[in-house]
Amino acid sequence: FQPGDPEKKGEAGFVDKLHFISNETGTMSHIDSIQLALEAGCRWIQLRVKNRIAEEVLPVASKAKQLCDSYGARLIINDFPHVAQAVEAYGLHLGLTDMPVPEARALVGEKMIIGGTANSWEDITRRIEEGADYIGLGPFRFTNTKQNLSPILGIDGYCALMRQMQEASHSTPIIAIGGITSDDVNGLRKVGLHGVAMSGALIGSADPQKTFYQIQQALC
Ligand code: TZP
Ligand code: MG
Repeated sequence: FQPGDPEKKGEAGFVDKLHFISNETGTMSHIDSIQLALEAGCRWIQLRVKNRIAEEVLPVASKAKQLCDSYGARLIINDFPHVAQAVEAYGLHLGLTDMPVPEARALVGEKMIIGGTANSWEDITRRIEEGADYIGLGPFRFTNTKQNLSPILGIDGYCALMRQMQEASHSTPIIAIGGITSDDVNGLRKVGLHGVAMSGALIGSADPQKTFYQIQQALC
């Protein structure tokens, strides 16, 4: 089955292994970045708009939904549950300072996928208890894409946390995030991560299609 098949919630492979995180630069809008990622081949897109209110995010989310639909891609909205609902997004991603998962779940219902950010074992266990469908764990290394970065985990940090996941017999998919390039993917998969989220490595690539292909190969 394809990642994101609503019938398969909770099953291995339900959450895609490559998540694209939108961003805006001096020359590129969120929608431009999403278009680039879709053309490169990404089918799991997170719209992550910072420092805007819901009324400003809504039209961007609506456009992103149309675009994702036209490529058969899944759209996840960062932080705005009402926007996620209004545009019938596939999912909602909650950062460490956003609304708790249970509160969001009450708003968006059981069907919508909810992901949550984690930086520590404490965050991971809370996310699992709260019923997050996947966890975005990071940052892997320094990145300019996110302000107010949590402490950097590095491969050793992931290795230790993934061992704890195994010891606790937790199976929630964990996605690595933060400064990840295609060269990192093999190592991250080896320590047990389900997949990776990236922004800059695709947006800044001279050949996004080639970069996507390399990442896909490493994720197999
Ligand atoms: N959370 C931790 S790092 C990060 C987010 C949203 C940014 C990921 O973008 P990049 O460009 O792949 O570092
Ligand atoms: Mg947030």
